[in-house]
Amino acid sequence: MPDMKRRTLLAGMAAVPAAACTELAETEAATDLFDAVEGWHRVAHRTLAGRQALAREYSLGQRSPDIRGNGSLTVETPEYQAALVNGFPDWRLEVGGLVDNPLSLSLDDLRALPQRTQITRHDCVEGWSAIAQWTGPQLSDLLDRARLREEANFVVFRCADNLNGSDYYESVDMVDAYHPQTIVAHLLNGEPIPEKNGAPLRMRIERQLGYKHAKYLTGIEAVASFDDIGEGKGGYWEDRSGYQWYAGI
Ligand SMILES: Nc1nc2c(c(=O)[nH]1)N[C@H]1C(S)=C(S)[C@@H](COP(=O)(O)O)O[C@H]1N2
Ligand SMILES: [Mo]
Repeated sequence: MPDMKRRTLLAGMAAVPAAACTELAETEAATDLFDAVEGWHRVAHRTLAGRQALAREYSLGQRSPDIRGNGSLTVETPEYQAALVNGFPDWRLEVGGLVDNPLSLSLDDLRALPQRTQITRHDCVEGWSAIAQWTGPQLSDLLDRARLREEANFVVFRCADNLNGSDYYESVDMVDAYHPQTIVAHLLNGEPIPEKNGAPLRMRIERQLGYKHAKYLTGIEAVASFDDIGEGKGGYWEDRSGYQWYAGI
C-alpha cells in the first residue's frame, strides 16, 4: 500500500479500539481514516476496524473431507491441459496495472516468498461450506514488492478460465487486498491445488464469499476504477446476476 494510505490507516486503527466504533466519526484520527478510505468502500456502515478482523481459523481435524469444485472445474485449452500434467512449469502470475514495479512470477518465485498457512471455511452463496487449509504468499507482500501507486483503489484478479463465453474475473478494494488472510494460494491441505479447485493458483480472500476467490489466477491488476472492465460491476457474477460486489462475511 502506498505509504500515505498505510500510515493513515494504521494511525486511525491504533487510535480507535474496536469497541469505540460508534465514536469513530468524532475523533480526529477517524476523520483522517475516513478520508483515506474514501472511495474504497461501497458499504458505508462497515468500519475499517471491523473489516480488518480475522476470519475464524480452524484446526487440522476440523477440515472437510473434500472441497467440491464449483463454477469452472478446469480450463479448456490444450495449453492448460498440457501444463497440468507437467506441474505448470511455465505458469506466470503478472502483477501490474497501477504499480511502479510490475512483476512476472513463476510458481517457484511464489513459493520462495514468505508463506502464510491458514485453515478457513469457504462459504458459497449456493448454500455450501467447506473447511480447508490454504498456503501461499500474502497479496499485500506482492503489492508492496510491485510498489502499488497511490491512485490504485482496487485490485482486479484475472483468470485463465472462460465461463459461458466470458473470462472469469473478480476485484476487491484495498482493505481486502491488504487483509492478512488474503493470500495467493498454491497449496490446498499441503498439496498443489487440484484442477477443480483452481490449479495452480487461486485467491483466498477469507472475509468474502466464495465467488470472490478467483481460481486459475493469471494476473493481479491494480486499478483506479473497474468501470471499464467487463460490464463494469467488478466481477463475472456481479456483471451477470444479482451478486453483490461487496460480499463481506
Ligand atoms: N476462475 C474462477 N474462479 C472462481 C469460480 C469460477 O467459476 N472461475 N467460481 C467461484 C465460486 S462461485 C466459488 S464458490 C469458488 C469455488 O471454489 P472451489 O471450486 O474450490 O470449490 O470459486 C470461485 N472462483
Ligand atoms: Mo460460489
